[in-house]
Amino acid sequence: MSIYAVKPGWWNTPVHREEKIWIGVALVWCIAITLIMPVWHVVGDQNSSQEYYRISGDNYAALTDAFIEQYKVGEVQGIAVVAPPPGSDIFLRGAQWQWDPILKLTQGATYRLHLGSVDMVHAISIFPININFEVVPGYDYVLTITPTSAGEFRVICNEFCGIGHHGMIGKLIVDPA
Ligand SMILES: [Cu+2]
Repeated sequence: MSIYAVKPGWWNTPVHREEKIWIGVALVWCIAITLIMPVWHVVGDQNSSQEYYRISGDNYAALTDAFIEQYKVGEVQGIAVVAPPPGSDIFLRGAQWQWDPILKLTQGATYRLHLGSVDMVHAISIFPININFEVVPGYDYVLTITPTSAGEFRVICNEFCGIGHHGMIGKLIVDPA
């Protein structure tokens, strides 16, 4: 008998059959949820429209300003409220640290929503519904949207963008059809 004889313990007992089954289940589940991601990218009904353009922050700001000027109907705490007609191109701008303008949309109408950032990476979350989209500066992302429920929604930034990030909360209004 060797002087290095190993004492029995949890580290050298064979893996129990039930534990092997659990490891197998966990492995299969890992593979399944990894595969779901690319599959969902094709069959999911909330995917982005894959339409985007390169644009400078200044040019995106100019487009947003022109849009606001065209359809402005009011102002809340210094932020323009804009009521564009159904079917139109609408613009939402992320900047440190606000989303503007406040969009006033109509339930059931379809819009081409442009999303852009004029300074750094932001990400948009429409609360309380589960919609998230990353907005990288230098791009104009176009999402075709049709609001299905009426009400007031919070527009939250979910990508840390500096000291005022937590206060970067905008508003989206959907009027009933
Ligand atoms: Cu942020």
